[in-house]
Amino acid sequence: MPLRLITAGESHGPGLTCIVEGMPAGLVLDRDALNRDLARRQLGYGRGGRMKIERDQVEVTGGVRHGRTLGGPIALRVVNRDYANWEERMNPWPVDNPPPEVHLPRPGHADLVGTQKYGLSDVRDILERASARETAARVAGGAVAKALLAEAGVQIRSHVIQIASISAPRPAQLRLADFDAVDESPVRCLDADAGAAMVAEIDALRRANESLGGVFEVRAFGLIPGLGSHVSWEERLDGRLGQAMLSIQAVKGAAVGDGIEVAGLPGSQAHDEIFWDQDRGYHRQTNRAGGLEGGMSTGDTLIVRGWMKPLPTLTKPLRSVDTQSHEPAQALRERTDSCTVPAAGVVGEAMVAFVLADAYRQKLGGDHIDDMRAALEAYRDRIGWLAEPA
Ligand code: EPS
Repeated sequence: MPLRLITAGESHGPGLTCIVEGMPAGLVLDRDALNRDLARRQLGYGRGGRMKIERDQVEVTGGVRHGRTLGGPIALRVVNRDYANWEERMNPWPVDNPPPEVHLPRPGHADLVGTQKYGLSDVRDILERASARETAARVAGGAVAKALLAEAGVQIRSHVIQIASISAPRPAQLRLADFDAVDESPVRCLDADAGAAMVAEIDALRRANESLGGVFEVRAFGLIPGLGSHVSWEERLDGRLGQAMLSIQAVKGAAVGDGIEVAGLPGSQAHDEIFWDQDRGYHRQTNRAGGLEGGMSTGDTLIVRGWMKPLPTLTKPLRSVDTQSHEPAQALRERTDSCTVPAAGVVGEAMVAFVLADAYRQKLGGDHIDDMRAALEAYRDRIGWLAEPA
């Protein structure tokens, strides 16, 4: 069964739900690890007032007993503490004093097209679901995917490499241990000087009523070769990762490895030459391909980047149109963050974890986690894969 991840919920509604279907039975889940990822998603310099209200925690309402998965759909719930302040406006049931409708769509958000498409006149009916608050549910589901991947010896990390005009130097090689302190940086950047410059950039642009975008990178360590497939377009792992990354709110670009940059290089500088020796078996000395060839994992570290646009809610709103009167008007001014690139890295981890966990499920099957472990061992033996798990 393919792995499925479904979320439900609105930003200021009672809460968010994530259902993960297709996990094997017997997988041990660690409540603290799930909550840790939710807390990491709340981090990052440049966030607004909402993160001071929320203390995101996972409540498991199905599919898990005494810390182990049962093989059925896993249901996770994250409560919106802010709902207490929005109960009139976001109540699932009719209220005595309905709030006035919002008719001022924000350029760059789902507001206008959403109301056209769904035949709804209140922009709030669209923006509440379009909000990136939904990513809290994805991160909860992604933490379950990470638990499965950990059983397969895979670890996922992320860091920020650009915020607005400030870029961090890109190190040629990064090991798992290099990420140990990444969450201690206020912008989740591995380079201290660039991190400080990013903080200053956020301060400067925030003062100018601007929002900021940037670039984050996700790495997966310890993969086996042969996840995904070259045989069908929909099985190509790069395509699946691209879809997952581009589905994150405000992400406009995604690339694997050196990505779009290799388009300008001669072929001799764009690929990773193949070597073999007794101790390591097949290996490469470079990883320009970011761990994928022909839509399949090579066994090298998977490297995926995501490009995020500046958030479309601005404290000095852009020009828009009142959807009732059709008169020019300023876009809705909602409370917002100035920069969520550090948080987007954590969301990127969740999406990459989901795609990889799905690929492991497709490749190895199994109703119980022990079946998957046995299939993994058999496969490693068959291809003579010698690399240590992460
Ligand atoms: C978010 C919660 C939201 C926003 C942000 C992400 O909370 P609120 O709308 O109450 O301030 O801070 O959403 C957006 C940036 C957006 O454009 O929708 C969260 O939990 O991550």
